[in-house]
Amino acid sequence: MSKTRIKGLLFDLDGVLVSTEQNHFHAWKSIADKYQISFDELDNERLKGMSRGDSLKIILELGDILISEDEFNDLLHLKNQIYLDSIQKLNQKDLLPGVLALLNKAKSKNIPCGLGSSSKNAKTILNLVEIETYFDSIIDGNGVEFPKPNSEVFLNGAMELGLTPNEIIVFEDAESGVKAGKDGGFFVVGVGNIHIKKSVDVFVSSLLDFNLDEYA
Ligand code: B16
Ligand code: MG
Repeated sequence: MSKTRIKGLLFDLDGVLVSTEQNHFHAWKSIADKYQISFDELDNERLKGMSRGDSLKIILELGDILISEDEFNDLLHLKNQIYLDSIQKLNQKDLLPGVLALLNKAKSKNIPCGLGSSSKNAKTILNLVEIETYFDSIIDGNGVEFPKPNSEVFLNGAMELGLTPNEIIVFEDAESGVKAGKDGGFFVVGVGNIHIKKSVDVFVSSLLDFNLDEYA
């Protein structure tokens, strides 16, 4: 991919723009504890970027637990309540380093930005951290049939921006999202999570280290 051809940016949410992964972890941990399933931060690594339902399936598999569909849906609801309670005080100060500067830089260069998140709470979070207006497209967990690692979330975003994948940089922090981006034909910049360093096109410790002028 030529570095001069970038015409759009697609951002993952959790782990790239804002970090609520610990909130997800603690909410899942309380569900796991309910069933005496051993669940630690390393197990949680597998859930990053995965949909709520797929995450619960993985946790129940860890404990070899079978439950009814109703109980499964009740647990999804309970986990989300615990998670939402824990992010009530989220605000713009919780944006990860370099986020606002990059969004403003993109705006000044007329480079459209989109969100590609697995979270069904994405709009709530964007509102809390006050960056919703920066996005020309928002595709979240409510808008896809096949969640990450499927590429649908980013392909839909590309379509809404009116661009092709090879004209777009995807910013991701999770293995599932990197696969979604790479399989979709996007240039993927890995952010923060050292575990994905080998799978991405470029890796940065934080968005502070990403210079849009080198690409667009
Ligand atoms: P929700 P992302 C993902 O967001 C999180 O990384 C993942 O941990 C979470 O399970 C998923 O959203 C679903 O979130 O329960 O809020 O719908 O990284 O794709 O922005
Ligand atoms: Mg993420």
